[in-house]
Amino acid sequence: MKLIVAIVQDEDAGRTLSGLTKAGYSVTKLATSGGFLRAGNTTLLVGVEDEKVDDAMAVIEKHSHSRKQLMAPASPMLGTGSAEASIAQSPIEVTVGGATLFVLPVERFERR
Ligand code: 2BA
Repeated sequence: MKLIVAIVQDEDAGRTLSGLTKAGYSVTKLATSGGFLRAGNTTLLVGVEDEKVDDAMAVIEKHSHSRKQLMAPASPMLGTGSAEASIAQSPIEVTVGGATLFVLPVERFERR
């Protein structure tokens, strides 16, 4: 058995969750935040049999889309008029991936 940890954008979370549950997978949804953008994202935990890993990942990939996001600029040093200050004010465009996936081995799985 494997545990798929899938980090997806909030906009894709509902469709990805529905796709997985319709395909028969059990899913746990966590509200998380990315360390770089400090923006909300969603982490899905999906426990699957080894032979189902590729199928479950295909479902996740089908519903997760990459997008460009603007990152808030660093606080400008007002009044300096320096070149560095105007560079600091420019938003940075970041491409956030469709899904970030980790596949972990599960040593033991029990429901009690
Ligand atoms: P964030 O950490 O908020 O990162 C959002 C996007 O910012 C990333 O998209 C990447 O394009 C960019 N980014 C991240 N760190 C960067 C850096 N040091 N310099 C320049 N750009 C950077 P994704 O790579 O698609 O990641 C989306 C989200 O997946 C991440 O949100 C984070 O929550 C998670 N993630 C990605 N890689 C991870 C890892 N190795 N371990 C744990 N979580 C990860």
